[in-house]
Amino acid sequence: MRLVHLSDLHLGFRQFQRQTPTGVNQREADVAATCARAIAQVMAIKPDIVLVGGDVFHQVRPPNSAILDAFRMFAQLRAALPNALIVMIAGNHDVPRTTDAGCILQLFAELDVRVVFRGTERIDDALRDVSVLAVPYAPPGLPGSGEASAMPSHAFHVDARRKYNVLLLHDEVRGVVPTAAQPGDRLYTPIDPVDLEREPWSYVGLGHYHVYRRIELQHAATKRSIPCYYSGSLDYTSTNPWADVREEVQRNGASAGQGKGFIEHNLETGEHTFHPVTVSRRLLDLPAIDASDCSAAELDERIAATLARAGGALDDAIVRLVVRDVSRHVVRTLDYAPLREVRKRTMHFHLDTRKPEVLESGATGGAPSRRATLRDRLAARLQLRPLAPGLDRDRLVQLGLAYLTRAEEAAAAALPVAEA
Ligand SMILES: [Mn+2]
Repeated sequence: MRLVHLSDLHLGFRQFQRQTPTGVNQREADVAATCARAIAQVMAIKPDIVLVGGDVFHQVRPPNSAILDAFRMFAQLRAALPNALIVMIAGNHDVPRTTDAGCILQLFAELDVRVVFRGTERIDDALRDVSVLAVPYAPPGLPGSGEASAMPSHAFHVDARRKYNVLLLHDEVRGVVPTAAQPGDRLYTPIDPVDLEREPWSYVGLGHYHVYRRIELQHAATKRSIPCYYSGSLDYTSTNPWADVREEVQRNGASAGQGKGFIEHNLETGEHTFHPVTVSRRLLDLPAIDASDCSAAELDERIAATLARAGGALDDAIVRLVVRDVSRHVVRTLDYAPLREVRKRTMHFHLDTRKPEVLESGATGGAPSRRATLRDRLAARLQLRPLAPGLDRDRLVQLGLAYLTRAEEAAAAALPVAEA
């Protein structure tokens, strides 16, 4: 009994100004082409069950182009897998926000896709001896929402009559996204992993988080491991795709910009495969430049050298170049003519200049004119801070710097991608 789990297609995602010859936003076309490749891969695998974890569309009212793309893809999938159980839930992007609005995902019911967009539903399949508990995203304020006050605990139950029990849900599991990267005005509480460990799930498929990720779960009573995964999005459709890239490289060992895909999982044997999908557009995060003590002319040279090394890889790619520790004055006096040329070659070029992180260093006895970085200052403070006896100061400094790195990464991950 093999299932395929994919999620976060975000059809209708639009970004940047470029259009295809037929007038479709180029990124929308990129994302649709990536999804079509993924669907073709799924058809070749011939799974018994297909789980679609939400955010099929990027918005509640997607453009006609995206609806057509999606319908064609799922029609092909259904034609190739006439007997498969296909379950689709709504995510935060495509769930209707009011109780009376219909949901575009209902369209796929015409293809015998089991669509769940409001409230938890159990899909029972006696033929395969499988029960799928489908939990779409619940917008705060609507009945059945996951808001803490409305629903104190997420009570998910298996159907003990069935051999296989699958939980499919679109939400955030606590501890996955760094807290500092989340918006402050969150209205709902993430799912506590403990709530997923109460029942002996055969598989827990998650949508919402855009990077492929295993969540370590253990059935509380038997201590047996529960396979629980975010499949990640099919293309780079996050507000800040560079955070996806970094997670995929650091956590999953993917090559930069090649970390997207979907999951194949065998419920009988536990055999598990992540199938990478080639995205339509190259993302290129150039090696960052440290511009402290750099004049504008020197920085011009370093930028030119970095771009020259990248060469043809720049063409039609989405490119970012981070320049750290650069003063506003230097940014203002850079030579922008060569950068305009780069902008023409690339699909998008973002020169991400970042100001020095801190103020003048305190009286640390060093050269008074040099600006201390936040790291230096933190380390210096922790070196001087009175400590309770028995505490290891080196370890304290190390920990402090590690937390600072985490906070900086989280803050960077929360930055929107915008034109420089
Ligand atoms: Mn999403």
